[in-house]
Amino acid sequence: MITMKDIIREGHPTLRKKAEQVELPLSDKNLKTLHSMMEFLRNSQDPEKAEELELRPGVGLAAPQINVSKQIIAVRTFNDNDEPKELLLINPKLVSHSQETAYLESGEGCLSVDRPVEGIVPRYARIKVEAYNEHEEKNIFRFRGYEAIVVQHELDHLNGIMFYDRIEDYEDDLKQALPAQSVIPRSENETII
Ligand code: SB7
Ligand code: NI
Repeated sequence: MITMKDIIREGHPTLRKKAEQVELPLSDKNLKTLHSMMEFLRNSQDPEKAEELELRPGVGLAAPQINVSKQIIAVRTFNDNDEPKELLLINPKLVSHSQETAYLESGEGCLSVDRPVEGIVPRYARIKVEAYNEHEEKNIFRFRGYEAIVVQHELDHLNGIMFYDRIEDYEDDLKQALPAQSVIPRSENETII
């Protein structure tokens, strides 16, 4: 079971590495990792379990955060009917994004960052992501709103990027300045929608 002691914090080199592609078919070990990541999110969102296990609530988790440098992300959000929506994305690739950007008014936080960081984190408003699910089926996922922001936060973890790298005008030694232009687009394969 994953608890906060398994989550590596800023300063750990794995958080700055590019994660490796996961080999398909999935090994038992990788399947276990996938499921334990989702179990962590479920526990962290359950107030009783979270208190008992001393977990910080999380809507997403990327494998590098548990020191597994592989392209796996888990996201657990809620739909309009308040039903949980669980997603495991393997080898995710951002294939296209909106020109329009969006940000969370309250800023972002990270389970690997033990301090509040203020500032606006610009993200794409809508994205399309190609990824395999836990059944090894390739899918195109469309995200917008809060979910799109969370998925981009997790995709960044697979590329060694921390949310505060994207805050403009943030004075901190840990910030790696990104030229404004590099926020859009991130690779030549991406088309603008
Ligand atoms: C606010 C929180 C998250 C994403 C976007 C906005 C997720 C926080 C948990 N994580 O550290 C996951 O990487
Ligand atoms: Ni994070």
